[in-house]
Amino acid sequence: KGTMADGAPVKKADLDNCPSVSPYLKGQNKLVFKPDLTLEEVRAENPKVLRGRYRPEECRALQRVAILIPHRHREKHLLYLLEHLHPFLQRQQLDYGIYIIHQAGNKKFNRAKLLNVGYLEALKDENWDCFIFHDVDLVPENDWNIYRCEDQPRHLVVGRNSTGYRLRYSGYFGGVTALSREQFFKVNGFSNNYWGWGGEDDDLRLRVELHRMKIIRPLPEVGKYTMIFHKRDQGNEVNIERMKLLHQVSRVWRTDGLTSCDYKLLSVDYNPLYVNITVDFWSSP
Ligand code: UD2
Ligand code: MN
Repeated sequence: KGTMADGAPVKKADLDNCPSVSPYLKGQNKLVFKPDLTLEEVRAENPKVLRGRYRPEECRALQRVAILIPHRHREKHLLYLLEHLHPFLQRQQLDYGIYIIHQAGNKKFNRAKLLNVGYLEALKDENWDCFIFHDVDLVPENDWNIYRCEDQPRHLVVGRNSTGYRLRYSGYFGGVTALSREQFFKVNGFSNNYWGWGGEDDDLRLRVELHRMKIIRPLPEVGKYTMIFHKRDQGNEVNIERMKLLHQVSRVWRTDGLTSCDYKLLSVDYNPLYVNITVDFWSSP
């Protein structure tokens, strides 16, 4: 295994496609968050991950998937997410890369704009087929929740521990979503104008609906997450403009999004378990 009959190493092109259902799935998993966990331990548990990237050795993955995580001052959450997500994605036999998009400074947080940056920057590494837009504090409980894109945009968080595992409201599109490269491009990505908490996820839903796409979800017993407890962050206060912005989507989506996402790229660091992209934004109200 791993070599041809003549001893030559197996080239990627020689591998068969991975099966549509991975043989390594375990289903619902009891999550444990060790208080004293360190990055070194997580690294030791994931020796096959290099620069945030992993490919199955035994087969050719069906999609290349970039996981984009907006981040600031949530180091512990990031550690727990990395600890759980790497083995979870490997059990799914995915060809994946994890990107953390870190907002420098103390200005108002802009989750949506960070995710636009992640999409634009990750495409400089690889022509990813699929993008997973992922909150840092949401840990998937069931590995049947496959991190893959389909012919319609997907919302992967049907429910979480703190809301009794029920969908918060019909149309809810927050937390973790999966859009193909083309789907996200078509809607011009997220709006760049949501500073602080709220609204940006509903804005993306409206963009998707304007393009006559339909949001699909896994079964409730599969789309289950644990949200690690937190309070509202400083610098991410409720955005009181959000209702006004939501009324403008059909008018502004063409000019507000990937096509107008300006940012100061401060650094791109290839760490063993993730790529860290640090950016600063010029203005926030
Ligand atoms: C909900 C949504 C989230 C987003 C948000 C409104 C769920 C499960 N999630 O999350 O997707 O729509 O409402 O904006 O419904 N972050 C940082 N540092 C900060 C602030 C935010 O890293 O200082 C990141 C982090 O990845 C976090 C995410 O932004 O998970 C969303 O912020 P939140 O967790 O404070 O908001 P929450 O839980 O209400
Ligand atoms: Mn949260």
